[in-house]
Amino acid sequence: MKKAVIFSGAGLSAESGIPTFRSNNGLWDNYRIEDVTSPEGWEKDPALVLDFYEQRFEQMQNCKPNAAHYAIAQLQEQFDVLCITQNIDTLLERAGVKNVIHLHGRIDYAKCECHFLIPPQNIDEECDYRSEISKAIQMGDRCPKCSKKLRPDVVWFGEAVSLPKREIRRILPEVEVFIGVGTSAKVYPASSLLYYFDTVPHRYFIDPDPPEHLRLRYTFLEGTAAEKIPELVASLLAK
Ligand code: BV8
Repeated sequence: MKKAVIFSGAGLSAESGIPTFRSNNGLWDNYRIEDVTSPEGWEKDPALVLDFYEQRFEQMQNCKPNAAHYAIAQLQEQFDVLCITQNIDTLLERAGVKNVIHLHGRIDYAKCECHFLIPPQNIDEECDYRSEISKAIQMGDRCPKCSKKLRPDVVWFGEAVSLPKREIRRILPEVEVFIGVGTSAKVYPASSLLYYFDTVPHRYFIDPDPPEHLRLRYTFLEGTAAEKIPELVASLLAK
């Protein structure tokens, strides 16, 4: 089966009602990044961080996949689709997409804070607790293994991101289509993945305001995800 890789950012979920990070109604307008998406912010005021994630948890659970998410699911009829997303919502999975890698974690998982304390604690005291959650983490929610605080299972600024480089190298020769959608490509190392697919024959980038520095690498389809992804998928399935 032909392979397709789709790399997405917050713009993919914008038309589901989830604000992006850097547009004018962006999430960051109400908070300082360093206060709510960094280990230092967690150490300083975990309640503020949990408020921030509780708002996003409610928002994401009450939103629905949009036409772009469903079109990506439909692409699976003829393509082996791998979605690599920076988003922590699960709208792709809820639309029926099977193979999704969340580079920055997921809103519906919690993990123990013990890996990430500053300063790091004694390595053999760390536990690896992580669990799916059906409601937002509250202050006082404790790890059942080591009784430290629970935190969102997301990657904060200054925390390591594991890139699926081995997976990409393995499938790359068979990838016929690469689609970048809805990202300002400002966050590293996630956005470095946009440079891994130069050998792919058909490369598209969908965004109403695409990052200038990527123009040479992609066929730009200027517009929103919910407009352009269904059109592109229809043309790919018609081939
Ligand atoms: C690390 C958490 C090291 C989860 C996020 C200076 C220069 C370069 C890099 C750095 C630097 N200083 C520090 C760094 C590194 C830093 C970084 O990149 N900073 C940036 C801000 C400069 N990166 C890190 O810290 C990373 N870790 O480097 O660790 C290390 C190594 C080893 C050991 C220990 C440590 C960790 C980065 C992860 C941070 N976590 N999120 C959460 O709460 O969500 S990042 C956050 O930004 C989100 O995950 C989001 O996905 C991501 C990227 O943003 P976008 O998705 O692109 O969203 P944005 O709003 O920017 O853009 C939206 C786009 O959509 C726009 O283009 C818009 O036009 C478009 N759009 C709008 N509407 C639509 C649309 N498109 C289509 N349709 C629409 N309707």
